[in-house]
Amino acid sequence: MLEETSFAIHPGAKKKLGKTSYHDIGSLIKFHHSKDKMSFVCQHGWVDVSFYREDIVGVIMNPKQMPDHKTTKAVIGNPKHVQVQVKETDENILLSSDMLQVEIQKNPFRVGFYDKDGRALVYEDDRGMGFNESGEVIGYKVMEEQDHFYGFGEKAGFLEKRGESYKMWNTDVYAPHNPETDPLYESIPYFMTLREGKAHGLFFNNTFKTSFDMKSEEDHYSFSAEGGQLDYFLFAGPTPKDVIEQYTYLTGRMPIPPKWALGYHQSRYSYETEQEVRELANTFKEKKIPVDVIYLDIHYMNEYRVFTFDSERFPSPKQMVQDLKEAGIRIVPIVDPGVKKDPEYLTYQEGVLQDMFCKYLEGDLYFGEVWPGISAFPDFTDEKVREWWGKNHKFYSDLGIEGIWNDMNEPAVFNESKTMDLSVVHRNDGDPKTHRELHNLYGFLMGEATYGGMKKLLQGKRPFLLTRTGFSGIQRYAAVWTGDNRSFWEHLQMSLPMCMNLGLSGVAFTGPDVGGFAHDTNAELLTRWTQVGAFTPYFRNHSAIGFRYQEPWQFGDKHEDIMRKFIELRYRWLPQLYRWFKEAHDVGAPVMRPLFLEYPNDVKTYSISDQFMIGDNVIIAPIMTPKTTDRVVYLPKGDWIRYDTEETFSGNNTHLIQAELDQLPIFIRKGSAIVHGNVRLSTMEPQTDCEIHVYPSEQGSYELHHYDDDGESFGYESEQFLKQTISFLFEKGKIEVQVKERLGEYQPDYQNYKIVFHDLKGRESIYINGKMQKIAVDKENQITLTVPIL
Ligand code: MIG
Repeated sequence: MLEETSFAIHPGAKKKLGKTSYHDIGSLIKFHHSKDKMSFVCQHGWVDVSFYREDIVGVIMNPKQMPDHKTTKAVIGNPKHVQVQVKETDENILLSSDMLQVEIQKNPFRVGFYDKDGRALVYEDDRGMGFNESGEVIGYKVMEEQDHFYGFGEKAGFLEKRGESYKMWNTDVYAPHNPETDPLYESIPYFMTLREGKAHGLFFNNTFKTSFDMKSEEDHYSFSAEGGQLDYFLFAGPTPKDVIEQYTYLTGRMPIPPKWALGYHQSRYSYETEQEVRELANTFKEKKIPVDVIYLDIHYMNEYRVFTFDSERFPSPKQMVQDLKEAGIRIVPIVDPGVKKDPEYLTYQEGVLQDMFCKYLEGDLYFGEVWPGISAFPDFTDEKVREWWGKNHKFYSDLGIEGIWNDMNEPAVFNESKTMDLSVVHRNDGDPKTHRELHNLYGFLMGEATYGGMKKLLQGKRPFLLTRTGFSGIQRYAAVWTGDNRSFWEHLQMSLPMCMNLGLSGVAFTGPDVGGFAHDTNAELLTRWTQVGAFTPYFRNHSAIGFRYQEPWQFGDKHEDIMRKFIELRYRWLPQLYRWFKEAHDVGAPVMRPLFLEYPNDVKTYSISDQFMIGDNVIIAPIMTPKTTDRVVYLPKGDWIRYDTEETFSGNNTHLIQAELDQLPIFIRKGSAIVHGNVRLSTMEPQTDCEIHVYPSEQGSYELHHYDDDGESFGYESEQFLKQTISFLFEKGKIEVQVKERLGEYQPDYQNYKIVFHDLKGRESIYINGKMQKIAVDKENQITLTVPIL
């Protein structure tokens, strides 16, 4: 079994850790600065401080030698030139940029971070950086009473992480996913701290097993790693969104996904035959339930050999992919890393002959048991291997496949440690390192190989990649689903904070298995979960072998009708979601947001785990307990309109909200607008309508940044997009709309915006681009005006 590391121990107690004990870095001996960094030599180690931007600073402590600046594969943001002022006194050295000050205390050596006005972000007091003889490194920071913690990637439990401790070690956890189950599949050693409305963030850039402890002490937290350097970045904020922008500047942002990846996805472990897949697709068509993707789980392969089809179960995969595509449905097959040991299997042969697999230092191949039996594992740390693996996907792209699902890529191995032998030595592009050091990068690098390979093969079309595991930066390659949850209400509840924290950690494209993977789902749970799924960035229903089938029609007409209605709603909301995907692509901000991201000064939002926002003006408050039709909803300042009933609720208030089984409480902030498209059975059907729904307030303004593109090419990187800002000014009795100049050259299928004004009571006049409109209010108290896209 993987042992807990002994390093969580309180060094203040001066306990011995085995034969080794904790060492503080000691006092500063000397320092010097070069163009891009300040270097400090201390009694027991070396520390470099370098500014990446005015608002991002990096610290590296190495107890044994001068810091290594080679960094990890997570980091892609280049350092900018920052003018740093240096001031020295007898006690301190102060390094300051325009946004951030780093105060170095000399004796003992301690680091503090302050904003430009001197407000403390975070600092060290009696303890700072340290290490022990076995190679573990640790950093302590003062934890203030008002500090709230978020992020850490994919973690169980509630939204707020103060009082918790976490490990980062990519792990295949089939069951259970309890509140304390840790670690799970992803390792994102990053978090943000929110204190009285202002936020800063910290990214621990270390791929070893790392630990974060906000639990053991009242007034300090710590982060530590089993090896390597204490290499971390501090992000200055000051808003939570700024922190995400800063973190994703460093670790990258997602490409805009193909639109079809935002549709409804249907999966099962497994749809076992071509006939079953075809019947499934037909049932969606007959029942007029929208669907964009059907998944092929491990049964499609010939004895689980990747890059093969079982010719008996799937006699004509190419025809199947083509026929389904004509029906608007894409096929996404699973691809695991394990390559079956079989001398007559081409991928294995090639892998051995061309030296592609993971090995021990002495040269023996590493073998582990997974689905195909004894298997070898590609060494994705090597460029040559990533290229080879990527190219192998020609097998799929030749069949017309555009999306891949990576599973078991922790890597999971059927043994007691659940993974690869830690003493395997990866080639790591010429800088060999053990699996112990690079374990957390394995799935990330498989993602790089797969996404990169598919991107080349698809020749200009956007690939879709789904992954179970990853490291900081995985958003550059893949969407992340949260692994093997179960069909319990508790797991529906837990999926909200898990996905919100993933979003805060740079991974905007995420969602759980809707309905629950293991265990039998039931009609009510599946229905309520589908309502939530319609609004999570990634929307896939998936279930495990041996448990109840859970397609939307498995529980009778009544539930089927409700689920159809919500899957349709997903398609109506696609343009609105797409707008926020575009923002995630631009600045990292998640699509699915905790309320505090929009209302950081409202402390009541800090711990809300059972509501979330889509973008800046929509709150979703699902029902997540059985046989329940009422729940409490907190609405922040402003007035809010319930989407399905058009009732108004006052903000800064909690309300008791009723929602029957066919209702999902959605609230739109009064004084804002959302975009809708027409319901389609698949994104392959054209979007012919573009409706802008306006919820006027008495007074105020809103800017809607409409974004669209062809949804499948990279043309958006040049001019093939439509960007248009539509601004609204609400005044007493009057609404002014400005449809600003359009940018980009993309021509959508719709030619007009239908602007729908809700709740028009007492509004005499509407102006569009300065022209007063003739209006006739309909019985719903709405009017629709058609405005061409200019
Ligand atoms: O150990 O491929 O999380 O979604 O259906 C099971 C079979 C392996 C685990 C994935 C799950 C998938 C299943 N896989």
